Amino acid sequence: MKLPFSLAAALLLPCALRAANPIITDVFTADPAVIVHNDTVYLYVGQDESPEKNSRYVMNRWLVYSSTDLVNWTAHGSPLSPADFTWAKNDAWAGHVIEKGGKFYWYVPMNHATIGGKSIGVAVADSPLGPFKDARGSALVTNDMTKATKIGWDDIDPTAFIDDDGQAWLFWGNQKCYYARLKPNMTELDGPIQVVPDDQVKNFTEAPWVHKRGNLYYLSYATGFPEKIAYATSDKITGPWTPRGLLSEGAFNSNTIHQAIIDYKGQSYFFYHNGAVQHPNTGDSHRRSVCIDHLYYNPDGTLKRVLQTTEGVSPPPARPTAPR
Ligand code: FUB
Repeated sequence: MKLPFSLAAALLLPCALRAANPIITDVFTADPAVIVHNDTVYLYVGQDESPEKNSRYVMNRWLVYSSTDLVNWTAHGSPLSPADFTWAKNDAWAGHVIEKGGKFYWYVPMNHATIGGKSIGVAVADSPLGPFKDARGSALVTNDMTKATKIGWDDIDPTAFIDDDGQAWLFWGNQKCYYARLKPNMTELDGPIQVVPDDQVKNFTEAPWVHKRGNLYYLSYATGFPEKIAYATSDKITGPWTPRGLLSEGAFNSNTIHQAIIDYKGQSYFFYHNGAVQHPNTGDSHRRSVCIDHLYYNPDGTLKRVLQTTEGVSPPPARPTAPR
C-alpha cells in the first residue's frame, strides 16, 4: 500500500533525529553553560525545583549533561552543589565552566554565609564530569568588592573567557556588567574589578557571555525584564563595546532566558531556557527548561536574530561546513 506523503513523513519523523525544544524534559533545567571538549558537548545547568507555580527560585544543585550530536543527551547527575562550599549558604544560580591546562574550572554564584549578598566561587576538577571541589576555600568575588550598585545580587552569572594570548577573564553582574583579569591559576583575580559602561551594554540585566570569532569579541547579555538577549562587539576584550541590538526575543513562559553560545562541528548554536515544559510539573519562570537553536552570522560579522523553535536542531553534519 502506498502511503500519502504527509503520513509517510509523519511516520518517519521520529527517526529523523531532531532534538525538539526543550531538550531535557524529565527535570527542570536553567541557565545553560556549555563547553566542547574532545568533540563532546558538556551542558551545565542549575536544577529548578520550585514547589509552587509562579513562586520563587528553588535551586539546590547543578547538573551536567553530555552529547555528541546535540540531540541525544546523557545525564551525569550533580557533581556540584552549594553544599560543597563551606563558606556559602545556598542557591545554585547560573555558573560557567571553562577548561585550562587539562583542568575544568566551574565559576558559580551563591549567597555568602557571613558576608551577605551574592558571591562567586570556583570549583575545579580533572574531568568535565567532576568530581569538582572548591578550588579556594573562600569566595573569589564577594558583594563588598563591587560597589557599582547598591543591590546585594550584582555578583552573579559569572562567565569566563580565555583569549588567544592565554589571558583569562571573568565577566559577571546584575544591573552592572563587571569584568576582571584572572591569574594563570584561574582561582584569583589579577587586578581591579572594572565595569563595562552602561551605554556600551544598554539596559544590562545579567547573564553576560563572551565569545570571539576571528578578531571580533562578542558580549551578549540579558537586557530588560522580562529579559531579551542583546549583544555588543569590540576589537578588544576590554572594549569599548559597540551595542548591536537584540540577538533574541524573550523566552516563552519565562521572565529570564540566559543564553550560551558555542561552535560545534562547523555550526554555531544558541542555548537558552524557557518555561515550556508542562511535565512533570507546570513550567514557568522558576521551572525552566533548556533549549537549543541555531545561531547565524551576517557576512559583516553581526549576528542574525535567533529564531526560537519548538523543533530544535538536528545533529550537526559529519563534515564541518564553511564558517558563516
Ligand atoms: O537562575 C537564577 C537566575 O535567573 C540566574 O542567575 C539568572 O541568569 C536568571 O536566569
